[in-house]
Amino acid sequence: MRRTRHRALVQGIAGLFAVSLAFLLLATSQCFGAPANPSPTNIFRPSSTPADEVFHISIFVLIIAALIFAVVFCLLVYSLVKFRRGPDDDGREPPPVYGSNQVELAWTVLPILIVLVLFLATARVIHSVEDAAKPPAAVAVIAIGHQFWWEFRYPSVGIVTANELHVPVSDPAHPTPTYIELRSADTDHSFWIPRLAGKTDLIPNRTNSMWIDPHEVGIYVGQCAQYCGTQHAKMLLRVYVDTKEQFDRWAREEAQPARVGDTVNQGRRVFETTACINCHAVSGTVADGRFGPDLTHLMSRDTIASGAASNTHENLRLWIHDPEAIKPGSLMPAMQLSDQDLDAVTAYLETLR
Ligand code: HEC
Ligand SMILES: [Cu+2]
Repeated sequence: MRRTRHRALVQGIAGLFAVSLAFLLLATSQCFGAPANPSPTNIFRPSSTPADEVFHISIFVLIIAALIFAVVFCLLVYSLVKFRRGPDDDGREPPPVYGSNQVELAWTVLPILIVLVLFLATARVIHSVEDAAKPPAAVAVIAIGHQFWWEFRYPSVGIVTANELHVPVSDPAHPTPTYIELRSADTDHSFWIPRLAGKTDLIPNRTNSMWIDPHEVGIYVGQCAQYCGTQHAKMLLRVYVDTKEQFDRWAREEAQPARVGDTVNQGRRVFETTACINCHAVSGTVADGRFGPDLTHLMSRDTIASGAASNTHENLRLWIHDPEAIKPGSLMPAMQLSDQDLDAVTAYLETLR
């Protein structure tokens, strides 16, 4: 009986050790073998100041935790081996240790010191991220979480877009960070692009804020990190970090009203006489709904439905025919259009560049 319990204990400890070691190895390989892991959401490959600082503090905490783990583990193994039941054991409890000032002090003061160090280090990072001075060249964006997509507004340049956030790359010599004001149209969401910053929640009737200053051009992905309903998992985030020129060109084009060719009058008529316009806006037309994404420059986006599908002719047509086919639980109803109207509306939307 005792023997099996003993064996189970040893096995348990060995298992715990193996799991911890595996985790530690994984973490170190992620940190130092960075290029080998191209995962677009790798938290160990930060590319912007807040994410950088979060990364450094987590490595610091990880190292302290690893040291504590190693010390406790060694003590545990030592006691198991040294004090295991011997052949001449009389089965009585050993005398307890009372009133040892050294022992009491050691297990009170040491943990307090460790917690204090962790607290101070964390407070330093929180302070430097939260209270960073906002440079005059900062870009201001309002991000609004909706079930299950993102609205992005650039109030100073009059842009409203969805799901794909464009920001300029930030050169440390001339920083152009992007300050994002976070709001929610319905329930709790959370804005998280692991390589750019830690996560911040979007809470109804409250405005939160965060900032990013990406150092490398590219696409960074993330997703809503708070369960907000059925399609929370398909509420993806894409951040396009552009060069200054690309960003300016993008912003100029987005600020234009929709350019509509006259070859698509039929589709435009279907769109403007259907409930589409109650939920969608196309600037320069009668459509000014705000429940769904702004479609003024739909074709400037690579994806539709918050990254759930790429923006191709087939997907767009399928989406309008039956959103559930791409995103079950999405809040856009299937509009029951005839095939002819469906083709016409799709053709119209495809002119919204
Ligand atoms: C009841 C409101 C509502 C109506 C009516 C509606 N939509 Fe939508 N639409 C939405 C919502 C909400 C989304 C975002 C869904 C998501 O990503 O979860 C959406 C997404 C879209 C998208 C993808 C946009 C993007 O960038 O991701 C397109 C295109 C679209 N709708 C076209 C239409 C057309 C065309 C009609 C009319 C035939 C229409 N919608 C009618 C609410 C509506
Ligand atoms: Cu969400």
